[in-house]
Amino acid sequence: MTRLIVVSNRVALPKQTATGGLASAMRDALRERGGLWFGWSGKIARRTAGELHRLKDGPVEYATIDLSKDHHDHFYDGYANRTLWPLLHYRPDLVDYNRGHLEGYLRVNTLFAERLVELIEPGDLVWVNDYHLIPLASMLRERGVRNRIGFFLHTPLPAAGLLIALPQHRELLETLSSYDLIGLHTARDLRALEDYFLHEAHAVMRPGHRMRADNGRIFRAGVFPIGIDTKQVAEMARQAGKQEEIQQMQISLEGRALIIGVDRLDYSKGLPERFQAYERLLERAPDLHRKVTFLQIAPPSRTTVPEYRQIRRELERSAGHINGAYAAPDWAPIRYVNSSFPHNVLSGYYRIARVGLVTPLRDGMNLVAKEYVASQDPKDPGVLVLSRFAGAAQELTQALLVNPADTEEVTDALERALKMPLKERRNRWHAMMEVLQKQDITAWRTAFLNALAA
Ligand code: GDG
Repeated sequence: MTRLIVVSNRVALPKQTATGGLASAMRDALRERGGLWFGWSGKIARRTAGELHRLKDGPVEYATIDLSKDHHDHFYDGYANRTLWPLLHYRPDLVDYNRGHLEGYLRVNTLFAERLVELIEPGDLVWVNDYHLIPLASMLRERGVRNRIGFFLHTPLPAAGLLIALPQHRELLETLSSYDLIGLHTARDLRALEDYFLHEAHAVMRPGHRMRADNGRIFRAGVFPIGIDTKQVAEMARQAGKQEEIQQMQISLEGRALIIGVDRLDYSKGLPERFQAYERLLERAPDLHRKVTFLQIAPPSRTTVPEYRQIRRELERSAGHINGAYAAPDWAPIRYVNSSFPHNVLSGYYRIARVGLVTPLRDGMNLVAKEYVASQDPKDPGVLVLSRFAGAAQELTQALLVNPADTEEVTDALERALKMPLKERRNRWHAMMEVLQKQDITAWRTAFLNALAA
């Protein structure tokens, strides 16, 4: 089997607990084939990439570089998170047009290419992850790399009409043609990519989702919906009831139905709209007062970006307002928690929640939706209320699908979920679980790597 090189902004080093399904998927792929994981060390140093940190763990090697504060600020906080992230999530109004960010982004990508080129051996498969590293393949090609290089975009890709809002969009996006394979979560994202290349970048379509770019390069794009480790999550949730945290949570609920949301604190996740829908539910259905509790777990992320600090303030206000208006001495309708929890605790919370409320305004896939479903008790499963604009909605069609901006629709779905009879809950859950078992994380990485190697 050919050796694999995984490239991503952050690297999950062996001593760190893998922070999510994605990190462990990459690790498994690397263990299976042997290979190397390359990326940023997570450390800010005086100088960028003074040295390459190398670490070996069995068949897997880790190679990371430090970045200077200035480089990191422009590359990560700047271009990746303040320019690309909002645009990719259909928020041109939040795009930061500072040109210094693009320069920093290209500088860091160049540096990645310079250091990586020394590590690539003939025949290696290279798998680059996410929007931080779009131009990396073209920079590797310029340095003579002929290996197969694949790219997976974890975010949505908006329609061409939006992508052109990005200054110098063609210079950046056309570099995608240097990859042999581009993977996206959904057919909608794939259509957007094809549309952009055909109508904005003079590419032509070739059979089998291949395209010939204006520069003559032929590349392929495909749909590879990311999954979770379904079996492991289900088992973890089954065992979770033994944990003290979960037992305490059960006791604190005093028999009330739990609605749960778990999201990075990010404006793409639709949290203010979600709080509003819950408030509307309390307003509309007094019979539910004291019978329901909404737990929103929202660990802060990207705290240096002003929009993230602003949304945090907004949610604190909104949660305070809801509790102020509806709480009783022995009942708080909303519990809003700004910290993160280990996965086994989360899966226990999912399992005791009657409703999983996952309502991003836009989301590449949304793994929380999948984890919620996989964590349910087959005999008494809860109901998933899911945004139509999450990639997961393409597969989990038996969720109650909603437009997250339409308060009444989300409120209706919440009410329906809370009152849904056991038989319907079971039927919906079985259908979704079947999908999750088939399209799990192993199927995802295998499909992508097979397509890249083919
Ligand atoms: C990007 C794309 C795409 C959350 N809170 C805690 C915690 N989590 C874990 C969840 C889940 C992961 O983080 C979040 O994944 P999502 O998919 O929901 O969202 P993003 O972070 O935005 O991920 C997304 C994904 O990439 C994969 O391609 O689906 O669309 O935006 O696994 O469980 N984990 C722990 N404590 C927490 O408090 N341990």
